[in-house]
Amino acid sequence: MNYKQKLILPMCAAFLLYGCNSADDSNEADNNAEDMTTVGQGTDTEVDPQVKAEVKDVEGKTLGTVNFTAEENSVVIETALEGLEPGYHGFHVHENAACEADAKDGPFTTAGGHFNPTDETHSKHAGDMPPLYVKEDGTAKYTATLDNMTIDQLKKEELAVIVHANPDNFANIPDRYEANGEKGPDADTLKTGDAGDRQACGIVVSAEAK
Ligand SMILES: [Cu+2]
Repeated sequence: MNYKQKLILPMCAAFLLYGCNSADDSNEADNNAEDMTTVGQGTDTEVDPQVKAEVKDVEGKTLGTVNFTAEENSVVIETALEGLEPGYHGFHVHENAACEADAKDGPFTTAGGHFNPTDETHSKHAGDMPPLYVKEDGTAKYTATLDNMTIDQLKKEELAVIVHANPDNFANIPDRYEANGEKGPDADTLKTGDAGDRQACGIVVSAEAK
């Protein structure tokens, strides 16, 4: 073995070693990415969701599952839904565990108002979540990290997740808008964000429940 060969051999060995490690790293990253995208379908996740809601439309068809997981002092909400109309939809946790599609006041009105134990206006409700964006193909993939609600509340209170027909304005109506002699948001807007009818509903249950 000449001098050059002696030098090259360990270099090759080192390259192979690091080559292997970096390949492992990228595989791991791929697996994690896969876990994130499949979480809504209830397949393996790194952290098991502690609370979930199976969301159904007015015909009783399952659109997907919303998973809630505690992470540090927050709740991570992950979902993959399908069969919705494209665009933004108001998306909230509501105060009653009741999803009646044929309720007399309209579909899923039995779920009541937003989960709001501290009697705040909309945008500060414990049940407020960022709106759900539905793509042209009717699917929505969504992750949000919130600290306005807790896993304990989601477990102990009897609640439901609602997908609304319209976008949510979070009661953000500037005072330059005036209707019926009232400037800015009226009482209904302050309560609901004008997200409109309820298109889908899911009762919040412990994730161990089948
Ligand atoms: Cu709502």
